[in-house]
Amino acid sequence: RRMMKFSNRMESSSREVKDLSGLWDFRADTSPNRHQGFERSWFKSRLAQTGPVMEMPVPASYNDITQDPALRDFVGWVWYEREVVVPARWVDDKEIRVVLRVGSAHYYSVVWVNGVKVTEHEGGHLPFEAEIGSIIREDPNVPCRITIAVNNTLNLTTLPPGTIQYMKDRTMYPDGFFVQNYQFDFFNYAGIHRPVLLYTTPKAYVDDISVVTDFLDNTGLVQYDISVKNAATSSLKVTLMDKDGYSVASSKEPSGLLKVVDVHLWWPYLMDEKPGYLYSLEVRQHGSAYDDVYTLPIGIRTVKVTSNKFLINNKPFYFHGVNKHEDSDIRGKGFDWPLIVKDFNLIKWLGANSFRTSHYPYAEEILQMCDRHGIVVIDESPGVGIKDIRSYGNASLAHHLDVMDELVRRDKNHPSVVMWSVANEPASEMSPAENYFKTVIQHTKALDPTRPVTFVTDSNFERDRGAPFVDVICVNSYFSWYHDPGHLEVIPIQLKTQFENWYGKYKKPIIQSEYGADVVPGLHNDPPVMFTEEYQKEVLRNYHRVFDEKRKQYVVGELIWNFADFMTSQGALRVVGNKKGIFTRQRQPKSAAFVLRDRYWRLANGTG
Ligand code: BDP
Repeated sequence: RRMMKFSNRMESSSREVKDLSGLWDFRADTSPNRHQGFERSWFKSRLAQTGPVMEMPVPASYNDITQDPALRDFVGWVWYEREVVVPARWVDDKEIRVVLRVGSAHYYSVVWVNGVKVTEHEGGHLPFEAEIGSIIREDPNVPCRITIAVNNTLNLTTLPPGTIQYMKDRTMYPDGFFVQNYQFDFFNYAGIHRPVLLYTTPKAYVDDISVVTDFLDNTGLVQYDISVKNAATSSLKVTLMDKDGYSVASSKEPSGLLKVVDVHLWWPYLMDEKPGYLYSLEVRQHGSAYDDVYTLPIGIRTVKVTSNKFLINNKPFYFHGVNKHEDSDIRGKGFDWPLIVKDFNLIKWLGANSFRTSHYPYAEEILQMCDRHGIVVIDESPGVGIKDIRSYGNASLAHHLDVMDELVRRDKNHPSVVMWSVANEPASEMSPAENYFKTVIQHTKALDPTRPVTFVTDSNFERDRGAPFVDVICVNSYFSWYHDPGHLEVIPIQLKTQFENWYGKYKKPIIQSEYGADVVPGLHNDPPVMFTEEYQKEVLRNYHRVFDEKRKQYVVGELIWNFADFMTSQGALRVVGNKKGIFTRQRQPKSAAFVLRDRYWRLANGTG
């Protein structure tokens, strides 16, 4: 039996999917307190009946879609609405569960169906869902009207955090003037960023599967655990199939250990001729009316960390990769297949074997591609811009733990994900950081004991209070850029000192998790000066010489900042966004891309 290659996670022979991508009605709540929509219950009738609406594409950020500067920089609630024709079969058959799923919406969402609130969700980068069967069955003759209000306001308890600052001096600022501040370096794009789906399952359904893999000589070991909901008794058939659809192991138990003889391990890109080998775990729950079938792709591999190595399948793995963003022209952070496939082709062209999901969880579809292509992922939470840690109350930490719960639950089964990063460049030298990072890291390890956990630091090795709790030290540094600008000659000495300090203190493997330089594409100057293509190349070459010395010892990876130019908030240091990409925002190479490509292929071929 041949397996479907691009099976949507929601879709199977027992589950149907209706994709609600397309044009939705849209209105920003521009009332002074941004709360008119709730006061006047805009969810109760068609949005078009309570005021003007415009057409807004979903998925997409709304910011760059119109010519209105006020919408680009809007802070507050925006309202989306769409009517959906639901297949009569879904409505008539009470044995079917109908679920509304939002891939992600930034930042806080409230969802109504036919005026009835079905869920709310905090967090801009992870999915949420609600069962809506009973609502659409109330009156089968009315179309199903979905209303989603989304608020992008960031405060000290959101992740990422931010603050709202009111400017009250009427001689300086207009009435009601305020700004949204945040201390992370990418534009706070907002809206419904990933696909909205309706999908069905039978009443008794497979709710969750956890898989942990290992191997012993030639035998693959798949430890699984299945949770089923609404079933009087669990009546399961579990079949593990190879890439060609042949059954290699099976069971009837909700949890157990499957053994795979002559296992084909999941290997990273460039480490094997067939990287990203995936088995399929087909789970069938027998139901009174319908069976539920769910198929989970599985890669059999192990991850281990020693004092100076990162091991995948017990072989040393060296990360030569990139940091990315979900970011492009017009659509902002909106999910976009052409962009995603182009980025994968560029990653492979570069000879990169890995990336970090800086600085938030990326779309699941991207991780599924990494699984298939063998691209290794450091999966980062939205814990970016945690600078005011002294002003945090318990709610901030509690929310960070909740986000880790959601993230691990979503991504735990991806073989491509080899490490969790709980944060990027927090104020980890401040005293509250010790308890904060100890708690978040221990919590993450309890959720998933099989993967190393880190956070990315830019603080001083002596003062950092989170580093004692990580498995791998991830350091960002911008020598000859933010420090000693223009002085390329400081890189070798400062970078060596950086590595020796961190390794000397902690005896843990180190990844250079960011380094780079801005380039306005097409600017040239030789001898190199900042912002030219020549300067970016020289920064890279200087870093690379030190990496080559230290990777023989304990440096286990290098991730360039950044894969591509991306939008930021406006500021005196940013020329229409951050320009540290080795590709432009339109994904065309700058000169440095060729330097990196040359290096990565040499590293891959062992000739570096
Ligand atoms: C680092 C941040 C990253 C920034 C980068 C930069 O981790 O998000 O974009 O510096 O300034 O501090 O280019």
